[in-house]
Parts: sequence; structure tokens; C-alpha cells
Amino acid sequence: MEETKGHIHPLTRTMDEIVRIFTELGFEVALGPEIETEHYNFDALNVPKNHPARDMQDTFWIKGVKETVLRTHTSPVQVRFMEKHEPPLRIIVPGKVYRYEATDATHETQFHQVEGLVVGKDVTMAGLKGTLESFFKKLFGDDIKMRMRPSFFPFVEPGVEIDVSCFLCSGTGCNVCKRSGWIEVMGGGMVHPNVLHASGIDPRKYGGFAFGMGVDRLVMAKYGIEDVRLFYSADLRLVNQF
Ligand code: 2NM
Repeated sequence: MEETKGHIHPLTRTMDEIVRIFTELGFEVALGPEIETEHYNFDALNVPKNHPARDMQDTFWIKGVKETVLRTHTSPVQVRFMEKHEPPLRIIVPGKVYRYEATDATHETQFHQVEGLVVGKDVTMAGLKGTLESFFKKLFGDDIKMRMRPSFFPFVEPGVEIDVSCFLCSGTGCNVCKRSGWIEVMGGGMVHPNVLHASGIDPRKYGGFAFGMGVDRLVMAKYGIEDVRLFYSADLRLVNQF
């Protein structure tokens, strides 16, 4: 055996590093169940009854257990946390999530997310931008640039997509950023009043921002891993490189 020492999987290492950085920024870690109810996974998050994400094709429904799913995002943990805690709150939720879709080089049915939530008085979009700028500088280095573009998610309004300048070519253009100089790494926005209300928080008194990122694709880009399925293939030629 060339290498007999055990070591931490690159996905776990990156998850741990992201959590450490947010902890330094004053966030608390919250965890919750991977098997969720339709209420916490969709209804409380302002996802309409007819939304395509609820389709059999996109969500794993638990057979024989009505209204029960494998969580499709970690946001239900945030709803559970808001129900139990008074603002101000600042949490980060790392964990596994599940989507029922065909598996290929860039799609797996199980992947990893880190989501964040800040609720309080005077919580603004500028606060979101500043928080994420600090985060990306700690993760990628001081030279990283960030930009926000308008987007839509049912649980936020307004919603944004967040790009960082390519951490591989510094924005000059490479394969990973498809010669654009930018990589889309996150979504976010101001928490929708319906979500605050469904979580027991008065949207007239408090506001919130939230954000979420998929970690698998980030690790793939960082290390040039071309197939997401390699992460769980049990092929030690992959893990032994790290
Ligand atoms: C995203 C994009 C936008 C989000 C919202 C919430 C909650 F629960 F507070 F409403 N958590 N995370 C959110 C918002 C996540 O991921 C792409």
C-alpha cells in the first residue's frame, strides 16, 4: 500500500472550512433532519403547491409516508430555528440535500449545501453583500471580486445570484469560467415576509437576509474534478490525491 494513512475527504474539508469562516464572522451552526415534511421543505418557504420543484421528478418522496420528503435544501432547518429562537439570529446550516434527477458528470442525487440566515432589525441587502464579500475573501484570498445579479427564488424578494471572479484564472478567462472571468457560486436575497411569518417571526418588526451555496461543484472547480460521481465512487485514486 502506497498510502495507508487515513485523511479527510475533500468535500468534508471544504464544508469544514466554510463553517469555520462563518463562525469567525459571528454565525452559529444549526443542524436538522434530512427527512422532512412537505410543510418545512416547501410550504413554509413560500414554494407554491404547483411549483416544478415539488414534482416526483425533482423530489424524493418517502414511499408510504404522506407529505414526507428527503430535504431538497437545508432551508427547512432555518424555518425550524426561527420557530424556536427570537431575533437577532445569525446561523449557518451545512448538510446533505437530495434531488431526484438523472445522474451525470455534474448532477448527483445527493449533494452538499451550506445556507446562511440573518434576522434582526435593520438587516439589509448591503449587509448581505458585505458579509459575503468578507466570506469570499477569507475563502479565496483578498483579491477576489464579487458581483450580484437579479434572480428569483420563492423564499426571497428581492433575490440575487452571486458570482465571484474566477479563482483559477483571476478573471482572464479559462475553461472553468467558460472564458467569462466569473463563476456563479451562490444564491441569496432578502427573506420573503411570508417565510418569516410562517416561521413565527413578525415581518413588520424584523427583516432577514439568506444565502445558499452548493459545495460539490465548488470543490470540483477548485481541484479540476470533472465528474461529481467520483466523490462517492469509493475509488481511492481520487481521495488519495488530497
Ligand atoms: C438560496 C438562495 C436564496 C435561503 C432562504 C432561506 C430561508 F430559510 F431563510 F428562507 N434559507 N436559504 C436561500 C435564499 C437559499 O440558495 C440558492
